[in-house]
Amino acid sequence: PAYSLTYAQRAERHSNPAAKALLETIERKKSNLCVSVDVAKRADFLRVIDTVGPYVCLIKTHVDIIEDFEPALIERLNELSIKHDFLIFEDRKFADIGNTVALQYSSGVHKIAQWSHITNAHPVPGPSIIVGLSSVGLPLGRGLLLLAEMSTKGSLATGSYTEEAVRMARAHRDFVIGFIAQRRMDGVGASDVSSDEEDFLVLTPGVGLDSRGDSMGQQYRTPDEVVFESGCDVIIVGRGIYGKGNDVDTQTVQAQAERYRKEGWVAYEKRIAR
Ligand code: 5BU
Repeated sequence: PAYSLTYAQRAERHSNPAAKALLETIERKKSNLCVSVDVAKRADFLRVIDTVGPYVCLIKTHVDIIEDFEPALIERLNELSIKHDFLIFEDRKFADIGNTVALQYSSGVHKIAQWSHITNAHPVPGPSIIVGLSSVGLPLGRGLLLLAEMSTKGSLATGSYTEEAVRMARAHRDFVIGFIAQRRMDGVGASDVSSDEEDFLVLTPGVGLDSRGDSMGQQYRTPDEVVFESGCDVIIVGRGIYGKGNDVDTQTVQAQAERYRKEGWVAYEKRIAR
């Protein structure tokens, strides 16, 4: 099964350009760390990214958080992505009808499809959300993750909802490259496809080494629990690395990023050696 292959071996099995590039970047940088940069000021956003850039395969954004957004910010982000060799994932969590999400993805102030290699969607509207997003993203070589599970206490994305999300992904394997989930989805929602053939990427938020959660329902697990025990592919870390994100102390953020990169990589090496 995919979880015992190396990232490099898996890169060869993927034809979606975003999935392939992500796996190749992980292997090249020996990093399965994605940093989620949830800060409100343009300057803090760029400073955190420039600091953690060398240690990550992927930068996750919530571009709608940035209060002084301007289109030139995307140019800066693209420059950093080339300078530090990482991909970009706008965590937009689309959740509307196909026609609306196609417009939200391509248009508006942010024009997400123009710059974000990967984005994600809630499966709640059914398969039409994938049809809508892929009409914009597939010609641009983008990839989509479906939210099969969430990290929060009391999440409703469980059981048959999660299974249906996996079935939706299987029916659109050209554009859906994987899931946001807390564990591997192999064998979830029984199918004819053997889990040898199927290789969805699993990106996992809710990762922290020094805390088990926050006061608003977030729950943290360690990189070892996520990558070794649960077989996930990428750890997504936000506040564990940059705290509140303002008055960023570059050396501390850098040290935290390297700490999480190393923990994630050791857990992966342990997994493929098993
Ligand atoms: P944190 O600072 O590491 O708690 O940030 C986690 C990020 O991951 C944040 O941007 C959330 O929007 C995102 N997230 C999450 O925490 N849990 C989920 O289930 C999903 C996304 Br989906």
